[in-house]
Amino acid sequence: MPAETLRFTDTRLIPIAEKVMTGVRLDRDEAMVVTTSLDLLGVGRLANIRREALHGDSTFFNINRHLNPTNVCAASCALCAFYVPWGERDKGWTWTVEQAVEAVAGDIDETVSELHIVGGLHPKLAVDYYENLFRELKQRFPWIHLKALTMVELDFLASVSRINLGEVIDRLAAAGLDSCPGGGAEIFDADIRAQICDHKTDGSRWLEVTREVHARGIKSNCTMLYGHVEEAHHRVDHLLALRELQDETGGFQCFIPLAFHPENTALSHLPPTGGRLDLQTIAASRLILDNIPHIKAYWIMLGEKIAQVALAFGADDLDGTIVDERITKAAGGAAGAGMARERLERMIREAGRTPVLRDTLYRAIG
Ligand code: V47
Repeated sequence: MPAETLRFTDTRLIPIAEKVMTGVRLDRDEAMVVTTSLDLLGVGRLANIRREALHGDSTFFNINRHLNPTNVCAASCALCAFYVPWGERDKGWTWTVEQAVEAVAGDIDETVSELHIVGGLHPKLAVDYYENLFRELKQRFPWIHLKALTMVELDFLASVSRINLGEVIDRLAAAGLDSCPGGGAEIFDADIRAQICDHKTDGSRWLEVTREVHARGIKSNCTMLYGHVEEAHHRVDHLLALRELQDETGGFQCFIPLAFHPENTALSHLPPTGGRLDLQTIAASRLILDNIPHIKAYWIMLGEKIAQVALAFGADDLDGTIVDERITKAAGGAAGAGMARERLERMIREAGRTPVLRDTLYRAIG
């Protein structure tokens, strides 16, 4: 399809369309254009071309469960409604290994392929706690993929346990860690981080920890939290940093743009994101991140309706059935709990796509 037949209202998209159709990488200026252009449908069409070139109509989803062993956290991030500070720890929860296993056990059968495990930065939970947890989970549910611990948690575990990061990763991998989720990346820019997540792993360290994880052959995801105090150029620089690291390691499987939910956070004066920013962030991400295979429309944060439309704006993955999600729920997320497999499939079919049940490594199941 020649680029000029796409009829953009923003003519800056015409040379970008040529690049998208010939698989040429967008530069920073072009990344800014797709991030800020008022021609939302034009950007969306381009992202859809790229998405269909990569995955056709396939839309991935998985059957998973979330497990948050503790919400006690040393970091007190302004963006977060989930944590309880160390000084008020009796108001939160910190499960023993047995309690954590029991929290999910009743809801796991052989159809559940993934456990997504993240939690607060608990000053007393060292690496041996997570080793025991992973071993116990693997013993009880040997078929389950453990996608656990963000780069921020791994970094914190190394300092709490007083051992080097490489050893932390090796010990956890030996205990059953299969891959890592993409949280904690937020926005890498230091000034923005100072406002939304001061006192936690900084942007360059997040990338460095990822490098160490990928060097061990462990895959991970990556995220970007948008719709708070950042501007378009912060988002673009964040995406370019992820793209650069992916060129080096190839270890990212999927990128997840996370829509900021202000309720019950220290930033509750900010408005929630609108559908336009949600869809344009998905589309721009698909176009800029030419080397990351999958873009996830995380329905828990986007809401079901925007997540469904995002499947025409560059997203090819909806994540999963989830059941007990606490991070977005604490911040007023309307999407709340879980979704039956049938409903996810219906959502995908209604969008004109083909549902593909996947495992965490994006292999089709069945
Ligand atoms: O790291 C915290 C974000 C992340 C809020 O890798 C908030 O497959 C919005 O990373 N409003 C956790 N977002 C979620 C996450 C994730 C989710 C699903 C799949 C995967 C994956 C990763 O949620 C945190 C932070 O960036 N977050 N508070 C909030 N108020």
